[in-house]
Amino acid sequence: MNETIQQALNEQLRLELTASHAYLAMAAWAEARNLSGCAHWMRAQSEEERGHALKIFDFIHDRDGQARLGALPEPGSSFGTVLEMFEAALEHERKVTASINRIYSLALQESDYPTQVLFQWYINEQVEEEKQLTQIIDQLRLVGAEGVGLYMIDRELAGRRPEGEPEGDEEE
Ligand code: OFO
Repeated sequence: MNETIQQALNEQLRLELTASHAYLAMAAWAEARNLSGCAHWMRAQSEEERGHALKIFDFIHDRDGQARLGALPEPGSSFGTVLEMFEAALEHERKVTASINRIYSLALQESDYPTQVLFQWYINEQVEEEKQLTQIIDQLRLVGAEGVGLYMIDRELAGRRPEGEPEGDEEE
């Protein structure tokens, strides 16, 4: 595999792990405030990001490269409000989206077809991730990020299922 592509993939691997780390820190913040639905949602998101990282990890090795694991930045551990926490998550996702788009352009430039195919999956995934976060942020703005509004949204976020499972079933 082309060295430029390998470097870009390793950078994306680091970004996905950074996201996983950041969302776990957000889960901790929410957990400490007894917002168990928000904590559950962020923890599931952290797991999902680890899955995204491992997909790249495997792809690098499938193509005879080597994944490099650098240091991760310390994630934020304090957020003024739940709304600010979700806004920080959306901001992070936008950076991830920009990076994925750059790698896709690079793969086009280098005529690296396998990377193009893999990154089409990531491009679609980012649309979904930004949509989910935008919806939560809009709901928080609508019903209020405090009191009963927050209580209701926290309950709703508690219903998030692991990736691939349908959402929305009643809790037992
Ligand atoms: Fe990996 O999708 Fe978010 O960052």
